Amino acid sequence: MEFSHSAIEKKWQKKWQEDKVNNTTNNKEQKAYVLDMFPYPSGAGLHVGHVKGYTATDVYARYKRMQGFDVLHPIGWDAFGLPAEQYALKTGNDPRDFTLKNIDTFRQQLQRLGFSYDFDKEINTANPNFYKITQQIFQEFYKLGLAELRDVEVNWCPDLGTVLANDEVITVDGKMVSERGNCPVVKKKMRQWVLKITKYADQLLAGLEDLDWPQSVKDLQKNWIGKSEGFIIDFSITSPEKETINLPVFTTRADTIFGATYLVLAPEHPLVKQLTTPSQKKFVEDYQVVTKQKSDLERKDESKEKTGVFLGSYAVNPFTNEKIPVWIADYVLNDYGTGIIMAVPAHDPRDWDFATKFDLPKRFVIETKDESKAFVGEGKHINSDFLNGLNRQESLKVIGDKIEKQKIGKPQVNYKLRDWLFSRQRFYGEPFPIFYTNDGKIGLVDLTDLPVNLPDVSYIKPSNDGQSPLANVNDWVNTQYNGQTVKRETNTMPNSAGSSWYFLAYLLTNKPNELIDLKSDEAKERFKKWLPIDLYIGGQEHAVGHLLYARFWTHVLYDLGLVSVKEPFQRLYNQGMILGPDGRKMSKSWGNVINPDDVIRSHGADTLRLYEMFMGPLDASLPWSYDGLDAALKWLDRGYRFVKNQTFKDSNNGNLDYVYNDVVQKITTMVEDLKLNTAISQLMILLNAFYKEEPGTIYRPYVEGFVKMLSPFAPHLASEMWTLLGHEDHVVLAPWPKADLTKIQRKTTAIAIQINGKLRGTIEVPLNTEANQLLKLAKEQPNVAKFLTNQTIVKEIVIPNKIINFVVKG
Ligand code: ANZ
Repeated sequence: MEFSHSAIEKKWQKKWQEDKVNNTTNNKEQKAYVLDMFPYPSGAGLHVGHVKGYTATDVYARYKRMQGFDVLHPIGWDAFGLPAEQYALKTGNDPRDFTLKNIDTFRQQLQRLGFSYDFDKEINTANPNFYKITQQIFQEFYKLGLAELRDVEVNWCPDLGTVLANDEVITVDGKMVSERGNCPVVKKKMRQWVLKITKYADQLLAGLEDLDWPQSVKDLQKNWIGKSEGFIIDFSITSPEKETINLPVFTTRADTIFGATYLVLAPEHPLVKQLTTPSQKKFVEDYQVVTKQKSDLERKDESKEKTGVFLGSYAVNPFTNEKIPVWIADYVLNDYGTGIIMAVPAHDPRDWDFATKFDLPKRFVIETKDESKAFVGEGKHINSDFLNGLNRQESLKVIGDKIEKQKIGKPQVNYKLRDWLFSRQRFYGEPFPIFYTNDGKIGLVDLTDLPVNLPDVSYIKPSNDGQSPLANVNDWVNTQYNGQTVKRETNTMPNSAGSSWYFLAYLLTNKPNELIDLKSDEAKERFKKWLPIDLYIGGQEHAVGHLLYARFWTHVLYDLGLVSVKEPFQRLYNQGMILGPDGRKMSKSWGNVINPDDVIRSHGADTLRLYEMFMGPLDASLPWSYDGLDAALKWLDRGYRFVKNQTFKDSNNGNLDYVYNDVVQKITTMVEDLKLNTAISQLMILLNAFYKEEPGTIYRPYVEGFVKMLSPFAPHLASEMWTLLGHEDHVVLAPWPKADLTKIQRKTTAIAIQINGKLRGTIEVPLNTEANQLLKLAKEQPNVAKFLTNQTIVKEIVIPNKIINFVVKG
């Protein structure tokens, strides 16, 4: 190699820092807010997977800077979290010290990669200045009635000693376990804070519409919110004690009611007890116990064999007046709709499987040729009295009107989305900025007394009864406030609290972790200038949790008049994973983890960056290859040698006009579209073209353009090459090259010649040839002339640069 990457990289990193080239500017007409999903500073340090997304945003931020935009490209730390707390528990360390140490390591790693972050805007969600505002925002939610205490059935994880949100729980071998750590999870009722995200369900759905996001992520959010429009219909029943009980069902297919042949309640539904006949009691209770151990995910799994128990009672179908049996089954969830369904086995696959297993009647009410399975398609209604002959839309309208007129139900909109469980039984999180008075009332800690800090204790073990570790810190919990004896909330906020607004926090900083007042005019102005985020890159795993919560908070802050947009992330991109050389996901247990520090040492940061961007499309998951890495280094060396060993001319011999301008134009659109691997291919094409020329003859501005376009990918080496070309300024701040389009425009065009609409020939002519000239040339074509002989031309239609049409009569 002709260059020493470590010397060059150190030199330029120092210079950039001294000259503050990465600082956010605020004096241009256009802005670009380019954001990474900030890392959780784990003890393992930065991963080559982080490097992929972070390099892509860095390339984009650098490109926008060179295009003359004010660029905000910040980084910070998602610092609260369970792993730090668990590590602290294991080792007896304070999670706060441990996290700060990890952050230092991460920061150094990012700097060694040459990322152009404005480190003056660094934030840390676990810094009191930061979580002071997290607490302030929580108080705003509370004042709006969007935060409340509720008794909820939660996912309780005894080993971790905490409650987990639904998206933190997964099912492994039919058992609920925590996503982090694989610890068993059970359902338990607890009094918890919830944020009422369901109030924003419709807005969060509507907001998706105009976002430049991958369709898959939009779909995931749509499905998670899960809006469905249907009806509640009342079925009545006479209980074993001869009382009349109303059983409301939720259905999106009221039109199929003539095919409803039985009812099913969720096993935990409160009416189950009343509807159970004595002979069925034992079976019902046993089944309820088994159900308790199943996760919602497992219950929703349509491939699982159906189970259930007959309650012994019969309800009346309000349209057929038939008596139909009432069952319980775990495929009916208690917290969706009314927790009761009318089963239509002929048209719902779940009901079909259930009816088949328990030999319950099936009645087709929509015409189908194949009655061997549930028919879910469209068709004419049959066996349905006044609905016969109608299609789905028509019959939904007719039955809907009847249901409302006869007062046996009403239209109903349901959402799958649940309110956001916001309490965690952890030490290492934001304390709630509230207190409880002796008479059980809730009070808000004054803004001037925020933040409410964590106590300075080292004993942070959770108690086994579901209480937070903070409950053990007596003199912190029981305290005086404004002359009253009060109790603090001992739960803390979830990790996703800080990440729901951190992208706003960057706009409040001038110095690391110093934030201006959220409600100041200055803050408002900055929000107005910089929002929304123009590009947000991160992993697909955040498709629902983080991205939905952050959207929710921004919508609320917008409604409070604090921020200028409802939707924080205008453009979202999910980078693919970097797999191990063995094609498996990198993991300690496979022993296939690549450490970026090692690669920087052996090949240099520029090579690592270039290699990761060149591997393939940014959104693809591809295996690591050392051959690819070597090739990237070799190519950089080839570029460096070219600049170093040749002299360049200030006069243009024209040879490279086409290729240079073509490459400039292509790279520009490719970087804009994040097609970074093909952008690098274009750089390679240009370098090859340079090498084909007689040494010493190449036009200097073209070489300069090459170095400029290389600089977002390999900023250190490009900077070095820039000085070799005699420049003293920073290439990373130089203006991005513009293509001279006249050099790549086509000079001729093909014109189609038609006679009575039939193609009779084409002519190649200079662009913008005049109509008269075109007609003359066309008529000279032998084949055209042939078809025009003995014909009268009625009309000549000329569309310049495209087509000529003769209308003729014989
Ligand atoms: C009768 C029917 C006939 C249904 C048919 C579907 C097809 P979405 O779109 O997800 O909202 N359902 C209602 N509440 C339920 C619960 N708590 N647990 C499980 N399933 C429930 O689905 C609504 C449909 O899911 C409802 O419409 C109901 O079944 C079922 F041919 O009613 B349907």
